Amino acid sequence: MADAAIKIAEAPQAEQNLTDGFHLVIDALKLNGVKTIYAVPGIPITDFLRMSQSEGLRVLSFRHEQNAGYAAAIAGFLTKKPGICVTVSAPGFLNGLTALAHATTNCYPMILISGSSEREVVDLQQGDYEEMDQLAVAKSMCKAAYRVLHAQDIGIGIARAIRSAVSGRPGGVYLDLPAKLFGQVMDAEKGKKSLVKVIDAAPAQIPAPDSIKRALDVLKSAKKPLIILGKGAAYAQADDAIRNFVEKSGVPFLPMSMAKGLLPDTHPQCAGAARSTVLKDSDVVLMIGARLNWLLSHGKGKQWGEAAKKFVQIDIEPKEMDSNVEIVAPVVGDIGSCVTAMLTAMGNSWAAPPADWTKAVTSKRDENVAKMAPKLMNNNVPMDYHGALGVLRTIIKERPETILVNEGANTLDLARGIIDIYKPRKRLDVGTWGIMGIGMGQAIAATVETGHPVLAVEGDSAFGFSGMEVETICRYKLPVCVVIFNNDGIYRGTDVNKNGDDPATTVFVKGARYDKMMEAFGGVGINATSPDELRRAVNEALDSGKPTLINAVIDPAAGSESGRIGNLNPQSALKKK
Ligand code: ADP
Ligand code: TPW
Ligand code: MG
Repeated sequence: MADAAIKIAEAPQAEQNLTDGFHLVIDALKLNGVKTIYAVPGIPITDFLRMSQSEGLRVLSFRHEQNAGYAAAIAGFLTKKPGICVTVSAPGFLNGLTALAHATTNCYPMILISGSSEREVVDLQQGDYEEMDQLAVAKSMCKAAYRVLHAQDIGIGIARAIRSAVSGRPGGVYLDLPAKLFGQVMDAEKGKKSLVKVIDAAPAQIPAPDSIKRALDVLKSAKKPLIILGKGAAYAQADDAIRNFVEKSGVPFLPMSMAKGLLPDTHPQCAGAARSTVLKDSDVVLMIGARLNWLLSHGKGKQWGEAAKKFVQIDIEPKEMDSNVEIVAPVVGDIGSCVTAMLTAMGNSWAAPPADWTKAVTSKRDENVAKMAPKLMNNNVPMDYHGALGVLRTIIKERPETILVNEGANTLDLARGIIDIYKPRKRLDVGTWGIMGIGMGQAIAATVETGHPVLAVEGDSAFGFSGMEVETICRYKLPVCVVIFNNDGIYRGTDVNKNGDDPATTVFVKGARYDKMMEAFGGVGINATSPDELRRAVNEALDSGKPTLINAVIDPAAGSESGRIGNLNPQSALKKK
């Protein structure tokens, strides 16, 4: 088939309009609504990216494929369309693979497209430039993996990749495009006809009516009900239905970190600040687009208390049910359809949960909020986490459109609890793996995809994983303000190695000035040593929209080991004190 296509090119038909693999891939992406590509150029995709740009696609050229991949992954989360990352072969592909696996783990739709060597050479292991059997490697890291060998199959290949990424539970898809494919030529008209516009890529999945009734019966029987909203609920973009359902039910809700803002954290039913109480004391828990994984202690153990609990779960993935504990009322379908069906079936006389429960939750929440308030107003120098985060909390309250990107350990755990979010999909973070390095990729894609400014709150270690992309932020003049919580290290900056001259493994250069990195590329760099300086600098950055990096000097002794999850650290019985 490929030979036939190539022969057409060789035939002396000057009149014939031709197309090639490059243009077919670009046309197929455009036909399916793709507007942006996140990439790093090189053989064999340099010309592909140039042509994509000249054909009207926006190409964001990164400094490292992993960051381009994280950008594509979060673009998928934000838009419900697959984010596209394009890389060179072997090493570029491998650099992108972490992001592909991360997308799959987090249920974000993404397509990693990598150029590759020819099958003939790879399969005989003859040592091509950047040779690797990429398809075989990718398969275990993603939802689906495909290779296209012939120009006339490009349309189908891209259609399959798109459907696989967004239908059902979303995830990462790998698409392998060997170098020779790009140069294959075929008749332009036939080429055009070979392209596929994917119709209804993620069809609604309507829940069974009896599953809705079962779920509502369990919820109705509850004395102490709780709703947990996960990032699947944020992804679903069924914001009004979710809000109406939660409000009509009167049930306290707990948002997982990226579901914050679906309803504002300041909503009267929000139990965010009473987390331990509601997990421990609730008797019925309705999960909407959240999994009972490690982030929820697998639905069992001390955190969940002694009282018997019933779990109800709404999810698009049937296999998710009973993954950790029994789900007494599984509701399988897409969240928009499920929540809408629940709303309808509730009728007009739904009784609110017992007042002693909702009052107990509210008073616990108010008590915790009041306890925290003075800490957030402290003006300590050097700053502690609370003083610095108190400032950022007020700024997000005043500028709720801003997208917050957040990674680190203490910087993550404390910011998650302290900074209230007011609108859906305004908080992006390390996700299911607690992965460091998502920061700059997410910041770039968040503003590119939505047009809103970004505030990236970064631990100094976390930032280091993607820090070189500040050049990308400056090059594309993006409205991103990066605040580095610089405590001289991982968790704390105070560790000392008592057995030699090398520094301890968790500490960095003391008093480092990350703000200078931004200045190197023409952005604004500020060193902030007090909450007042921090407030001024962030407001200025968000007003101006100029790429800005603020080095926020944090007391090196302020943090704790592993932030809030120190209990997951294995301990040696032989550990010397
Ligand atoms: P969190 O980390 O916030 O708890 P998870 O990533 O663990 O959230 O869970 C998200 C869940 O949402 C996954 O089980 C996924 O299958 C589900 N999901 C994603 N999109 C949809 C959708 N449109 N409808 C229903 N469920 C969805
Ligand atoms: C890809 C392990 C978890 S948190 C963290 C590391 C290295 C950095 C914490 O320090 P930071 O924050 O960012 O300065 P703070 O405020 O506590 O000082 N590699 C990957 N992912 C993870 N999670 C790690 C390592 C880790
Ligand atoms: Mg740190």
